[in-house]
Amino acid sequence: MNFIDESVLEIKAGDGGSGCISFRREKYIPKGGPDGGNGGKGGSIIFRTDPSLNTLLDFQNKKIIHAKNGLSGQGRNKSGTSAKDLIINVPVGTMIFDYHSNTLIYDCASPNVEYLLIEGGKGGMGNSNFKTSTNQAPRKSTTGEKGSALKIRLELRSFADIGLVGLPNAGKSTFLDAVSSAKPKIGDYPFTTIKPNLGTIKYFDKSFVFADIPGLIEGASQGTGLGIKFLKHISRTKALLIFLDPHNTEYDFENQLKVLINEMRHFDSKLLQKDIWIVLNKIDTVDNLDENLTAIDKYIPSELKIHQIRGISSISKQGVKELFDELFKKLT
Ligand SMILES: Nc1nc2c(ncn2[C@@H]2O[C@H](COP(=O)(O)OP(=O)(O)OP(=O)(O)O)[C@@H](O)[C@H]2O)c(=O)[nH]1
Ligand SMILES: [Mg+2]
Repeated sequence: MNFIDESVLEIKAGDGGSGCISFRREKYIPKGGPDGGNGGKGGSIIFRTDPSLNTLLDFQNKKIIHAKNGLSGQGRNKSGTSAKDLIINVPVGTMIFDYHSNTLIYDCASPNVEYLLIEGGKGGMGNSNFKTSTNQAPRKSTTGEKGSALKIRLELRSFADIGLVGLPNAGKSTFLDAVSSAKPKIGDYPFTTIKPNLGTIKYFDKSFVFADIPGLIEGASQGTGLGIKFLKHISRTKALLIFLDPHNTEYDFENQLKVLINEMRHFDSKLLQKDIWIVLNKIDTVDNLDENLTAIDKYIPSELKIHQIRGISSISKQGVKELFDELFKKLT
C-alpha cells in the first residue's frame, strides 16, 4: 500500500565540533600565541511542508535521522566547517507529536513553510579565545555542544472541508467521482476504498475539498476493518455527509446510523459536533423516497447537528444540486 499516514522517527541534530588547542609556530617567532580555531555548528533538523507530497511513505524505511556534526576547529585560527541543516519534507497536514508525552509540537498546516524542530549543537571554542594578560598560552578549549535528540510521531491529517462517511458500499467514492475530478476506485464489494481520496469541487467562485474514506463497520473502533484508522482524515473538516445505503441487506437505516455514530463517537466525539447532512444515496433505485426519509428521521439522535436529510443519486446526480446549494451556503 503506497499510502502511509503515521510514522515514528528518532531524530538527532548534529553535535558541534570541538575547539582546537594550537600555538602559532613560525620561523623567527619563538613564542607564537594560541591560534586554535572554534568548532563548527552541528546541523539542525528542519521540517518543510511540500504541497506535492500526500503520504508519509518516505519514512517507512527511514526511522532514524541524524543531521551531520560540525567539524573541529584547527590551528591558524581556522574554524571547523558547520554542518548543513537537514531538511525533512513532509506533506501539508503532518502533525509532529512528542512520542513519549504525545503532546503536539507543531502542526505543519501551511504549504512551503519551514519549522526548526531541533537545533544543532554550537561549536566549541578554540584556545585562542582563552588568552588573557596573565595567560598568554592557554591550553584550554571547549568541546562542541551535543545536538538535541527527540523521538517523534508524525501523523498526517488531511485538510478537507467535508468528510464522507458511510458503511462500505454506500456509494461514497461513486459520489466523489461524479462530482469532482478525483478518480477513486469504485466497486460493488465492501472496502473498495483503502486509503483516503481527496476531491475538489468548484461551486461558483469557491472550491471545496471532499475527503472520501474507507467504509466504517461495526467494531471499527476496536480495530476491525480499515475505517477507524482513517477517521483522522475527516477530523479537520467542517461538515460531514453521512451516506446511507438503501440496499444494505445486513443493516437497516437505524443500524447503519447506529454503527456510524458509535464508531465516530469512539474515535473522537468532536466529530459529532460538526454540521451533518444525512444523505440517502442510490435514490435512482428507490420507489418510496418520502417514506424512507421519514423513517430515517426517526432514528437520528437529537444530539447531532443535522441540517437536512436528503435523497440523492451519485449515478444520476438527482438531488446533488440541492444538496450542494445548502451545504456550500452553510460553509461560506
Ligand atoms: N444505483 C446506484 N448505485 C450506486 C450509486 N452510488 C454507488 N452505487 C454503487 O454502489 C457500489 C459501491 O459504490 P462505491 O462508491 O465503491 O461505495 P463506497 O461507499 O465508496 O464503498 P467502500 O469504499 O467500500 O467504503 C458500486 O457498485 C456503485 O456503482 C447510486 O447512486 N445509484
Ligand atoms: Mg469507496
